[in-house]
Amino acid sequence: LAASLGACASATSLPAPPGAEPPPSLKEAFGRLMPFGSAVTPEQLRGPEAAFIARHFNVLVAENVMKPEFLAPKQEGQYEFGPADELVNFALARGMKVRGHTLLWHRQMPAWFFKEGNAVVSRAMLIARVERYIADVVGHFKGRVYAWDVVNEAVTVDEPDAQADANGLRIAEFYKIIGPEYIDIAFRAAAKADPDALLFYNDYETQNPKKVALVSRLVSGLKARGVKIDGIGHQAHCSAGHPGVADFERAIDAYARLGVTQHVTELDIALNHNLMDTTVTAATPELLARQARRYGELVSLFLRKRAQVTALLVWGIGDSYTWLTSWPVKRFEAPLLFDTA
Ligand code: 9MR
Repeated sequence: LAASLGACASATSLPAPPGAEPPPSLKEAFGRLMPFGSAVTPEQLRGPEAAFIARHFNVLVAENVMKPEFLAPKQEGQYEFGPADELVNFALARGMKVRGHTLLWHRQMPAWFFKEGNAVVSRAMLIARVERYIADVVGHFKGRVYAWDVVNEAVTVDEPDAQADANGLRIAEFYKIIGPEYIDIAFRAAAKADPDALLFYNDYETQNPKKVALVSRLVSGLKARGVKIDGIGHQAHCSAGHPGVADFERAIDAYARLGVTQHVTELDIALNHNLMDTTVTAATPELLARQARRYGELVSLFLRKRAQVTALLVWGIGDSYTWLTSWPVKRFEAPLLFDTA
């Protein structure tokens, strides 16, 4: 089955050309073994891709519309739940689960969040805002979103543009204004708003040994302080040669010892070697075959570890919808399971 997921990475068009054999339903093949999902946009659910999405996935996550800048773009307490509700209703009507992404992140926060008049918001006011935002949002989706990325990308290692404290915690607005306690505050607020939702810490490069140590420290600290955290999300933005499967395996084993579950939340496998690499300008059969093998080996690992890894989501339904063609540079990419239509 991992091999068939790998095969999809090179073989299948979205949607299938007229007359062609439709690809096997991935949710019937792979999704029986673990919830299998994709990031989607509400527009995709209104158009011709809706049937494709319902056929292949049994978990959905919003690529953007459940982030704070979309849910509360203008001011505190004023929400725009329409597009996110549409996505959640689409999923639930078809027996799919929904992951919520993301409550707190250093990106995609609306400007009002950190302001009080023209000044920087006070610590007390920001804590109150975090608590209110999470109570309102998690409360709104209570019983409908089964797992939340409560805090995203709070740990950073070896990034020239990021500052970190001695525990590797990113020094961005929440940290600067509240201090490291913002993470506890967020998880406690989420647990209060929906005691049944699974609460995740989500990050990239979660297999990097330095990050494994720091994320483990963060999670064990939360647990020691009695804060509910249920899982670690591996974004799993991969490339041709990175990360090594052995590192990933060691990381999964290390996190398992913390007594949390794990989701692969944003899997994609770039053809270029890193985010700045623009060498690849076309999806040659060789590159696609190598990518398919990479999908095969990574997904085989996740399946082997399925006592620990309890959901797998890709970051987009097909190559026409990938962040990797526009960020941080414009370039060619084809990192997903299905080709550009
Ligand atoms: O795919 C998302 C893209 O459309 C947005 O422009 C971008 C904004 O920062 O966020 C992308 O999704 C990110 C996700 O929320 C968190 N992990 C990294 C993802 C890719 O950048």
